[in-house]
Amino acid sequence: PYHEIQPPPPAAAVPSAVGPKDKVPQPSPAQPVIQRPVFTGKDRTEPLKGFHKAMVKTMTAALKIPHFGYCDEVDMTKLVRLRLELKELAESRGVKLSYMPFFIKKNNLRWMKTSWCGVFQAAHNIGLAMDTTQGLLVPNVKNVQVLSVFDIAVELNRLQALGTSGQLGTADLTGGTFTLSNIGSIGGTYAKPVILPPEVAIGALGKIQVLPRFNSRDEVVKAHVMNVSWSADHRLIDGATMCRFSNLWKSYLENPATMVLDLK
Ligand code: CAO
Repeated sequence: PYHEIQPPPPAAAVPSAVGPKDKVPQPSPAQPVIQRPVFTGKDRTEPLKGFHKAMVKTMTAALKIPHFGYCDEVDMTKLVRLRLELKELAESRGVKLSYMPFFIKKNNLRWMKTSWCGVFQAAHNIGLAMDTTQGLLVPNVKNVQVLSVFDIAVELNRLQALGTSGQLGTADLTGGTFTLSNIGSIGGTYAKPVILPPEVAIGALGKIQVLPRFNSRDEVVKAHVMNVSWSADHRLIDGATMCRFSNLWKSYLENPATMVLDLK
């Protein structure tokens, strides 16, 4: 036991000369004697290595970027239904279909291929933040502009398998043009994502929640709601540009049937 309670000291004798109105000295309350536990652990210094060391370097460079933050809410109700329908079909082809392929597909605007060092890349290589056994890694899906949602799902399955087994290599980890971070697959509603230089923007997705919302007839309905938090490099992208992009991306996700129109 850590605490040893001592018995109270015997009551002091009341002096006979003390009258009934005089104050009688009271015994002080018993003080517990605490025996402090002995902790023998020692501090340890470990050098930063590998991907963690790289993260320090990249995130320190990211601090130089003037980040502009922008958030919005996406009604995912139709997409939740659509994915449920397509999930089984994808599974029958041996592929897990999550929401990520839909999020990734609609990130192919021209400015997203720029980098703050002035390079305009030809391809849309969309990176995804991945919580792996080696820590946070950001592999990217190359050329999403020519891939279908199913193709992206296949590629994501491959990257996730490599991430899980700690085998992601340089080819998959370099050349990204824009990043999405689905932190909502773990939890949380909003985030403040940090741009991965030399990219110029990043988006973080919160968890999809079932919440009451009003429909167009003013009725309260059950909606699947997800928040998206964008960060953009304000040296290159202004707020209005970010907002217009977010509106477009959101409209595709809220009306997934429209994705079919310009399917590639
Ligand atoms: N809200 C609610 N459910 C979600 C969700 C979200 N935002 N995102 C994914 N889910 C669901 C999936 O649909 C899937 O459900 P089913 O089992 O019904 O299919 C389940 O959660 C598991 O999905 P997953 O995580 O295996 O796959 P994913 O493609 O959605 O995500 C990946 C892949 C790599 C993004 C994710 O595993 C991951 O690592 N997330 C963490 C990212 C991170 O660390 N960001 C922080 C970066 S800054 O430090």
